[in-house]
Amino acid sequence: MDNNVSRRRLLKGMAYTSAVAAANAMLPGTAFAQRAELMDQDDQFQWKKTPCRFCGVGCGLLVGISHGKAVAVKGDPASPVNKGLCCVKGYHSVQALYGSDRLKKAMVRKNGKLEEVPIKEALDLVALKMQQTIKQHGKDSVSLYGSGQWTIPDGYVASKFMKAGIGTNNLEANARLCMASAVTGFLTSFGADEPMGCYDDIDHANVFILWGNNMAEMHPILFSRMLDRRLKDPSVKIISMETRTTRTGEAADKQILFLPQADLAIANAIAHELLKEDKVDKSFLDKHVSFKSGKTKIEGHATIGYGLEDGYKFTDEAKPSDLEAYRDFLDDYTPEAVAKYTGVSADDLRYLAHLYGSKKTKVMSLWCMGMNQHTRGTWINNLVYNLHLLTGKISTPGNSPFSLTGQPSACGTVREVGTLTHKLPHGVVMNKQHREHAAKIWGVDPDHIPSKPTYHTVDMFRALDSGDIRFMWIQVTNPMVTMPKLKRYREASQKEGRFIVVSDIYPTPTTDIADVILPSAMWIEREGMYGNSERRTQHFDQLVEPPGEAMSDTLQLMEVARRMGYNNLFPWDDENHIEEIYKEYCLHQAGSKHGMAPYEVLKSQAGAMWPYVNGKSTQWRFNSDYDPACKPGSGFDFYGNKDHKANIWLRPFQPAPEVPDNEYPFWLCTGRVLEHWHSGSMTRRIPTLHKSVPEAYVEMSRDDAKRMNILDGEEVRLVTRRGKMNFKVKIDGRGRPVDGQVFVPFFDENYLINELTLDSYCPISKQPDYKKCSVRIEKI
Ligand SMILES: Nc1nc2c(c(=O)[nH]1)N[C@H]1C(S)=C(S)[C@@H](COP(=O)(O)OP(=O)(O)OC[C@H]3O[C@@H](n4cnc5c(=O)[nH]c(N)nc54)[C@H](O)[C@@H]3O)O[C@H]1N2
Ligand SMILES: Nc1nc2c(c(=O)[nH]1)N[C@H]1C(S)=C(S)[C@@H](COP(=O)(O)OP(=O)(O)OC[C@H]3O[C@@H](n4cnc5c(=O)[nH]c(N)nc54)[C@H](O)[C@@H]3O)O[C@H]1N2
Ligand code: SF4
Ligand SMILES: [Mo]
Repeated sequence: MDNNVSRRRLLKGMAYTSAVAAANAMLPGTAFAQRAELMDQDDQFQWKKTPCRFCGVGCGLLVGISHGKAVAVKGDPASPVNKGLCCVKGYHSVQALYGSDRLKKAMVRKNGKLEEVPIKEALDLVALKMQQTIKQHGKDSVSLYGSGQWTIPDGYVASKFMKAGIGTNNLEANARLCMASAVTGFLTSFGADEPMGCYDDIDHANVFILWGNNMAEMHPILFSRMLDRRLKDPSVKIISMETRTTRTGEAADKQILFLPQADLAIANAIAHELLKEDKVDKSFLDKHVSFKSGKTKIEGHATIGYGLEDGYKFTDEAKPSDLEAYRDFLDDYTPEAVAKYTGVSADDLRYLAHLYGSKKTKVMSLWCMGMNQHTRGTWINNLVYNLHLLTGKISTPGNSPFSLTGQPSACGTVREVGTLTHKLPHGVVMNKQHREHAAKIWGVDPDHIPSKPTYHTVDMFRALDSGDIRFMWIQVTNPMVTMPKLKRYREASQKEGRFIVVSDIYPTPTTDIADVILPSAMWIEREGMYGNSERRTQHFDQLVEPPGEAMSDTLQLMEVARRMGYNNLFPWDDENHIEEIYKEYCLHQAGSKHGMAPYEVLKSQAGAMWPYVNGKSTQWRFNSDYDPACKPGSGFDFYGNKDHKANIWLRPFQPAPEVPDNEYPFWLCTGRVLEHWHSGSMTRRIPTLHKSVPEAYVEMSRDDAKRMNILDGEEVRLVTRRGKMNFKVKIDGRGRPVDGQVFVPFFDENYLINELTLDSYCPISKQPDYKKCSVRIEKI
């Protein structure tokens, strides 16, 4: 039986095994209470702190260790993030260490078959292959594709290896699929990719406006904090804008359903009303805002600039603008005009404007993938910032445009350490001073770091297809489940003359295509740090031993780099290398504006927020009352931009690149569920979580199903321009799409929904849109 089939069978079987085994292996909630006594008798039992392995909320956990095993989990009461709470994934997280098919040995493909080899041998081969490929095809023919689930030291070593060692910018991470539009949104509006608010905003805001994110399932602990805030003050309002009914919408005071992609027009309609009703903060605008315009009119379903054609280069030049031009621009966005194509009534648009504009409200806007996975992801980020800038509701407690991150270290590792083609640990490769700064710390010639970015994620896989890239090392990400338009990229990886290395903890569809598999030490099997959505860096010690020959991703990278002759770049001994790496990384960020918390501080407490200056975390940026980098007494200082002002952007509505038509009449949206983590490789090996959602499905509206004579549970075929696949229909489940739309979660490798999705991306951020394409539903 090949690996593939046996893995699928294992995962299927696990859904039906008893959850009792799970309850015994770890101790959430009541089970914990029953076992507390036993723990008292266990003189080896110890609680140790760590951030949660899963989402970007970054809850502090206490993991119970006994006889070398992680056996219990509870929320850390000392963590300001979750204050002792934890969600179902957090409670079950340690079980992800103990799946029966953990990778314990390295494997190398010989004559088409993967065979176990000692890890040293596999690392030798990886180094040799990289060297040979570089020799034959040049430095830009090898690449490293990492993750927002990399620890900070993993990311730092990756960057140093690729940019300072080999001298290529072929370094990307899956956060390109996740946070890239948030990054370019920050860069274009504020001149710096640096979030301004923090979770304590939740305790101060009295209006929460969600722009298409399902917090009840994806950021559950922050969602609980928001509900708790409303319990304490019943005048608090939660408004959930969404394209389908979710648990979040159900718990909100008001749900506003809108059509996919319509958020651009909705934001402009709100701005229109704020100006028309004179609800703007004139003095804030005068002192702290510049107006900018790029393209202001786009007709029809333009595909140019969507990245539909390979190699297309898009520029979106900024021109100075002003309030009057902005007012004129917004003429097209009256609530009545916008109501016609967004599905949102003019009254609701006015209500939203009232909430943003009222003197009495402190508004927190929250968003995640609905806005970032968008072919105009950068624009919609800009447009929501516009609303906070117009009203001056920004960078003060409770007035907060808040871009939520998804992965545990999307912010910490990918954005701060800069594991993207254009980035450096501080700054960008295009900037000479930034290159010099990095080169000095790295001890290399600044010219050794190439000044041009190479490939963003989708392009990197396209380059694998074209042959410009010949070698790819994939760590802590499962692209053969999670890339859009998957078939094209799987076929690319299998072409003659390509060499793929995959570091993972379990067999996955990505290890299936590997030439070398390296078994990794996961989370608390090694030391590391993550950085969460509120700029909080959190440290964890190694608490248990990794299985077999599994080795941390940091060490794997260093071992290969050393074999390639870059010993001088990685001088640290294995004993305390994480501390040394973190200390070197801090040199890049040092200064009055940045500054990371010292290693010792991170070891001793449940995290600290950067900029960490003079022994203090900074909670609110760009506000001189809180942020030491602001000019004292300035009130607000948006120092990321040269003029120290934030930008309001004139950005038009533009339709999605693929919209339903006669042939493909439905919208297809994809996303997540509470119990599963992305490709499911970890959560599907946790029996309780697997059992609760054992299989992917397609959610349909009751009316559509009735009209098409489809029953709940019946199998249908979904067909897009890229592929087809059968799913069982779910009607009135946890999520309920509106008529004309369907939703499929992507956690189940037996139903690779990404065979059907579209790989169009935002031309500025290069982040693909997994949230919309058109699909046909066939009865079978
Ligand atoms: N349980 C769990 N939690 C997770 C994760 C997980 O895998 N499992 N992953 C983490 C990660 S990495 C991420 S990125 C986050 C994702 O967190 P979310 O973004 O909250 O979740 P998704 O399910 O990806 O997105 C679903 C939402 O997209 C919205 N949407 C669809 N089309 C549009 C549109 O055109 N515009 C707008 N504005 N909204 C639209 C819908 O309203 C829907 O609620 O979750 C994080 N948390
Ligand atoms: N259709 C659709 N696709 C999507 C999205 C969507 O909304 N819809 N969302 C996109 C987004 S926002 C994201 S963030 C991506 C996520 O996409 P991926 O990162 O590809 O998904 P994960 O399942 O998180 O993959 C992490 C892998 O790392 C492994 N792993 C766990 N711990 C370790 C470790 O310590 N070391 C190593 N080496 N491996 C480890 C896991 O077993 C798993 O295989 O998916 C993207 N794809
Ligand atoms: S909310 Fe996120 S960080 Fe917190 S316990 Fe759940 S998965 Fe972990
Ligand atoms: Mo993500």
